[in-house]
Amino acid sequence: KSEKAAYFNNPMWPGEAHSIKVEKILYREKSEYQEVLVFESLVYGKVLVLDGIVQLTEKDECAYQEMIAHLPLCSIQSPKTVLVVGGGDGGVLREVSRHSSVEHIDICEIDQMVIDVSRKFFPDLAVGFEDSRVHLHVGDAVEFLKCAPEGKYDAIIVDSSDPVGPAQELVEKPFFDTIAKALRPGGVLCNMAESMWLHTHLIQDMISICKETFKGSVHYAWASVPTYPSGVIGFLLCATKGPSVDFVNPINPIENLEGANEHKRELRFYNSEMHSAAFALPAFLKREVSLL
Ligand code: AAT
Repeated sequence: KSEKAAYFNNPMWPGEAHSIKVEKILYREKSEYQEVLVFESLVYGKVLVLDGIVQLTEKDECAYQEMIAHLPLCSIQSPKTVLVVGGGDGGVLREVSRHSSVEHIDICEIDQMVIDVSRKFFPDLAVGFEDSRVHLHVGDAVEFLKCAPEGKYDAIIVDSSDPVGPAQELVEKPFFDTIAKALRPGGVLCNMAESMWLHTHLIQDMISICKETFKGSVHYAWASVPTYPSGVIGFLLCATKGPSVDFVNPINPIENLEGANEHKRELRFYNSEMHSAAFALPAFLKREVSLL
């Protein structure tokens, strides 16, 4: 009975739960920061779970990783310097490296165990680490960004876990201030922004903070990811003051990028139509969050 109660007790989605059939547990260990679990599922391939929350499955990771990387990178001309926060599985790196204009990719992941586990069980994602443009920093992104040189990055992608545990500070104003500082004028942020069905208030809070920090250019996009709670995930896109950024109509379309489709593997989810469509918001969300 108490196990059942705990099952419905996640503070991010109280009163509901989502099941994926476990075929075999492949790895289960406590790291310094969280419980890391990998299992083989019946339908979704291998699944990575941190502290009981699904982070990715082999079947649908393409939707999240492709969107979180290409929404920002296709919105600016010739991105060169990119920072990935979190993302220790390497999937976002794999996507960023499709962009041949990119010269330098920093990644700051807090948990070495996530990186090691991905190298062992998710080679199609960990392949992202093999690109020579990638520079790995293992540590807390809050500290990393405090020390980042001003104006260094064209784009910052925050691929972080939910704000319970090590990612708590990643939704607070001081963190967004350091991000804005680390971006060049007209640089872009794409931040994982939860589910519009479950977290309207959290989304509203993040939008308010970002509107203050980024002085205006703040947009919300979303995509379908069946194994995330409620089956969707959102992205907050912000630009610093400077050359204006039109997030909705990609200026740097993936279809025109040489080699973007031959690189490692074909895109499965993202294209320019999906990019623009992702910014269309349901009526209730438009009412409840103030994007204007
Ligand atoms: N690409 C897979 C999706 C993720 S992984 C999120 C990563 O963020 C984890 O590897 C976690 O260790 C890392 N992380 C958490 N806090 C920090 C921090 N403070 N600094 C650096 N890295 C951190 C996200 C899935 C989203 C799920 C939505 N429900």
